[in-house]
Amino acid sequence: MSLERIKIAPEMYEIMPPEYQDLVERATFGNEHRGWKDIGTSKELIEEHSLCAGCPESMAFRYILASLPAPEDTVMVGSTGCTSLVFPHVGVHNIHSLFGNQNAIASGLKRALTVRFPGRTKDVVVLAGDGATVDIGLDMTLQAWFRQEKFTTICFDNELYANTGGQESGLMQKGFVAKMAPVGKTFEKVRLPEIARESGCHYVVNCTVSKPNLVEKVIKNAIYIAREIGPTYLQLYTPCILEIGKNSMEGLQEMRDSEKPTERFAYREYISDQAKELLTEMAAKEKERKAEAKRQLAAAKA
Ligand SMILES: Cc1ncc(C[n+]2csc(CCOP(=O)(O)OP(=O)(O)O)c2C)c(N)n1
Ligand code: SF4
Ligand SMILES: [Mg+2]
Repeated sequence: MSLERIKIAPEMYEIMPPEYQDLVERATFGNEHRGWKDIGTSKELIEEHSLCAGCPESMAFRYILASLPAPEDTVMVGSTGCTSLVFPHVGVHNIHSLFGNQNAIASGLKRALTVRFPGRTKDVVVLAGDGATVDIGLDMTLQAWFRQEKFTTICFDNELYANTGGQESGLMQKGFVAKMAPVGKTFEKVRLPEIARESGCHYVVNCTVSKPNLVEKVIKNAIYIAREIGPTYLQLYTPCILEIGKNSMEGLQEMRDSEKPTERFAYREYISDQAKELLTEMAAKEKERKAEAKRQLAAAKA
């Protein structure tokens, strides 16, 4: 969906659906400084969703879509689960993969896009649940990291299989009882962020989605680092409010409670040395860009 391709030919304008006209006129395609603050003022890349009302996954989706550095040149890869219900409503190219296969599909896709569009940046972003990422898809997840595939993997960690009614997942916390896991988890949550680091990821973050500015920062970092260096991994806590019996405001509180320093979603970040260098370079360029903009503004006023 390059910027040129989404434009409507003047002869066709009137017959295009208003939602599409809106997308072309008011979305943030082509704006490299887009971010979560555009939510509510620009056409969002998510029209609606079919998740439970107030599900934190829906909020996380909005922040992520608003934070993609180049949505017109991004392909997202989803997997079966609650998240897959949202992709049909999203204004970004996306592929639905067989449950668990998402990182294998993304590997092939990224390589194919690199060959098909030489000299042009195409971002690939996987977005899948914990069951898809860690349990059934673990082999594909790890192998993509071992091969140093240049794309970002995002796991919506709701600590169970939500879409199929609440089965136990490797990321479920110890002692948790779910509708379809009545005995309670008998061992600790698998430490996937640590495994990601040991498996070659260059940027790994474990956090909740309670703060949009933080989500924006980690999404952008993860995508920029994946473009230039290698695999990146984000594990975002999106509690299943249906399973834990909470409403949307209580879901937000659940995230805040879980991000306290001693809790399992306390902010944790790993950045490889190579990735640190890249982020430092980018920060210096951004500083220079802002200084130049200020200089130009001052000159225009003078
Ligand atoms: C190959 C395959 N195996 C199993 C399933 C059944 N299935 C559908 S969704 C799901 C669980 C999804 O859990 P998760 O990845 O954590 O996503 P969530 O629904 O929690 O967001 C399972 C086991 C399937 N659709 N396809
Ligand atoms: S079942 Fe849970 S994770 Fe799925 S949409 Fe509902 S609240 Fe969200
Ligand atoms: Mg899940």
